Amino acid sequence: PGALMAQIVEPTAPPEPPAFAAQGAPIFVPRDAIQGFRKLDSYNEPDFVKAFVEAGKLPPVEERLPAEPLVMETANMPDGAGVYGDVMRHVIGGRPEGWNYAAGNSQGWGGIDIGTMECLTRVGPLFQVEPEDLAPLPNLAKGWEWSEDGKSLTVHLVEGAKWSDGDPFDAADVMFYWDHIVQDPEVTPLNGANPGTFGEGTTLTRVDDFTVRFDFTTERPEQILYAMGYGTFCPGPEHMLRPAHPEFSDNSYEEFRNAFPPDFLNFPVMGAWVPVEYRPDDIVVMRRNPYYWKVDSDGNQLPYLDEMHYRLSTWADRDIQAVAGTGDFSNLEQPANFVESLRRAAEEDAPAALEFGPRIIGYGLYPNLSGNGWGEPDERAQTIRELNRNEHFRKGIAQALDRQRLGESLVKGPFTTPYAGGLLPDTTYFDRESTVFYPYSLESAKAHFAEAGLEDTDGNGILNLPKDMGGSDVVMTLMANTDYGTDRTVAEGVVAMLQDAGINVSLNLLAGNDFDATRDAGRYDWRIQRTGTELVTGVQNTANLAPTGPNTSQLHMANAEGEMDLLPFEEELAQIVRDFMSSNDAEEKTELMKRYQTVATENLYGVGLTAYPGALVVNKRFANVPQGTPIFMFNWAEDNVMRERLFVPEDKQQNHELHPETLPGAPGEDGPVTAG
Ligand code: BQZ
Repeated sequence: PGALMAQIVEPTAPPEPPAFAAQGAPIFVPRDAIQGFRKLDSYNEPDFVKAFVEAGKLPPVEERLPAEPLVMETANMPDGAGVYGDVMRHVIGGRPEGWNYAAGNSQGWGGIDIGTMECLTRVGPLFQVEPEDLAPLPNLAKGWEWSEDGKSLTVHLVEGAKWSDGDPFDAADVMFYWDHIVQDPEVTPLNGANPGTFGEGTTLTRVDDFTVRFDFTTERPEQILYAMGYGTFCPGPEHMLRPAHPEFSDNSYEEFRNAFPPDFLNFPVMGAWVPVEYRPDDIVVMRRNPYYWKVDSDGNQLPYLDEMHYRLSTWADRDIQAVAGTGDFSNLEQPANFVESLRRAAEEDAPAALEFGPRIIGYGLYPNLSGNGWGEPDERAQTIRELNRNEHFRKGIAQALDRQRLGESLVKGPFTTPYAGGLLPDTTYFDRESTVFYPYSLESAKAHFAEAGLEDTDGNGILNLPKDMGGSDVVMTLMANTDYGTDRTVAEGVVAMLQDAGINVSLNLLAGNDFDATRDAGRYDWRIQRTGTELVTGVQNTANLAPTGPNTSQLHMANAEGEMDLLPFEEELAQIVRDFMSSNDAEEKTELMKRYQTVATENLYGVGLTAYPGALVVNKRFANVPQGTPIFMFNWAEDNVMRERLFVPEDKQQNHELHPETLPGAPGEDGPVTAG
């Protein structure tokens, strides 16, 4: 081992990223400049909706709105109060499994769930909130107060808001989500909320129809306000979900999950648009929610846009169509499209505006760290798990990867930078000095593999397992998501580089929904994945940063018996994250995140690969797009831009509406209906 150790190349700080200036800076404001709750003298709505009221098909607008609606201040809107009409034509690469988000159905992503869903707090627009006032925005929770001892938080719900079918929204919806979704181990909502998300031991109690109370085991865990946001506290309609839940019906959990398939139209939502049409592999169409509970400060009921389209295509096509003007919106996040998109956007007649932001997209290579039988591995897979739990094996993998070259395989130029893992560079809690980077060195990789007991004993170029592990070639699988060309390119690069280091890797390419399900079931050796919001903000989905509970970490969950087998460094990470979640001291939080970064990157709790910026592409006919909107920060750009405030000035409106003058019909019945 002495001679081998001599070949080991020691870790360093990560390389400095190449300079790449974000194009627009947000205009920072306090939260109450964006929105508030108050009664206005009068309210307005589109003329065609008035026709429904006149025909007796809809109560008057002031009866549909809460006594004190959420008011979006026109003073904060870049172009002021909007006009009604037009459509936002989204293109998405995901496919809807159904409308039961609460039971884990994906709606196809790309903003489709964000547009139908409202959460207790709102985090997307925080990119433009000044640092001194940075905290989640009130939303379905219009306010909250801490008890004197900080052990409870009383939450006041908006009063008199209604689901899109007119059913009242109240504490019953919130409590159903808590009691029968979050607390039910058989149910996992999309985005994975579970008891650990809210801090171990946290309880929620109904106080009255519009008040609920959280009780905590620690003092003033302000983290809870983020957990109350997207995508962990966005309650579904209790009046629809309860009758389908296994506790209250003959349904199995699988039947519950699939009780509201994509062709179940007009599923009640609190969001601004309601699904009224679904054509498989073609389109989902949404119409405005006549009960939407937000208005602008001139009294106009929101949203301004009457319709939303989600073309069911590919993510790459989203970029192409947005840049060409046949689509309206894209998060330009796949580097293969960067150069061409920039070129087109620079032309004078370009239909879409394009703005790059900070480096908030990362790709990582993640080991399955559970040796406890999670996902029921066969003998081969169990052997890989045991290797994954060996730090030398992980270090060998990290040093076998030339991350510079991997980034350049995606796009040349100043975009990509080698990523060490942990928090992404260009983010608040990132600290370069606390980050441990294992540089590329095949020789060092081999030395680490030898330390892990792997040697090419049969001379076929592939390392063999130690005798006591069977002695065969190391064969591992790498799972990647085929919905994105980027994921595939990164995965193929990793396979080739590991092959050079003597590890035989076979790709397991899965479509997005299957990828997510297979990952959450623990049926993988290693996977490639784009980083989530927790590695950008630290304060969103924080519990996922480590195995803080039996099912918070996608790298390590409990087995069927509920047992964990955490490595010492995972225990340490989990404790750091728990301390962070229960701390309310800015300085302490910063220090804890530095420590997190060191422990996570030193121990390769995921091998970082590459990080790069993304650009927001929006068709130029839309007004009110906030300057400097990042495609991803506290949430995706679909929430960050506040779509309910976007509008198209009359002279720029186009005829894209597929169902003009209509509103959603009754839940489960025919799609859009007319007033006549
Ligand atoms: C953005 C986003 C909005 C999910 C999804 C998708 C899923 C993941 C992630 C992104 C898509 C777009 O991301 O790529 O630009 O529009 O939808 O929800 O990757 O497979 O599970 O976390 O948000």
